Amino acid sequence: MERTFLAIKPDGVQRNLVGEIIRRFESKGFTLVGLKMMKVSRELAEQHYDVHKERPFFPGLVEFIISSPVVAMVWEGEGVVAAARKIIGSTNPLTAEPGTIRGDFGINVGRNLIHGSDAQETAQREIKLWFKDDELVSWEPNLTPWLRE
Ligand code: ABT
Ligand code: MG
Repeated sequence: MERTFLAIKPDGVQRNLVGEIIRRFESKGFTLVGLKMMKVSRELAEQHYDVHKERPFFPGLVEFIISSPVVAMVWEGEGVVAAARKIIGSTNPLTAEPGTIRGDFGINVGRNLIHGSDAQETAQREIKLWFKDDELVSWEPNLTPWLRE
């Protein structure tokens, strides 16, 4: 089953949006299979944002991610990678659609509340980077027949 990596960033945690954000993925019908709150090490932040390491915003981005705790999660479901990106909204919260997490709660690209893997291969890489195998829980929700034919 498809899985994606999501992380509520320091601004989402500090602004008390953890419950609101998790609720959106739960209500949609996706399955939570991994969850932990953590202070991110500089090494992990740099590895996570490795694709951006030559960009001018990289140092500030790393400082932001390690500045305060994050909530790291793995969610499961058919099409969850692309669907989660839609629920999250576009990178700049100012122009993200209302109804998305960033569109509803943010105003600045450097404070965009939540990270979501941008493709299935990225998701696999990020899940491995952030979670040990035994931190992930495979389970079958009783609701499944009410969510899927
Ligand atoms: P992430 O889910 O954090 O990866 O964001 P998203 O995939 O929507 O956007 P990308 B392009 O991956 O941005 C990564 C982080 O870098 C910040 N950023 C990005 C800037 O601050 N300035 C920029 O010009 C760009 C392109 C936004 C993202 N994180 N934060 N916080
Ligand atoms: Mg990204």
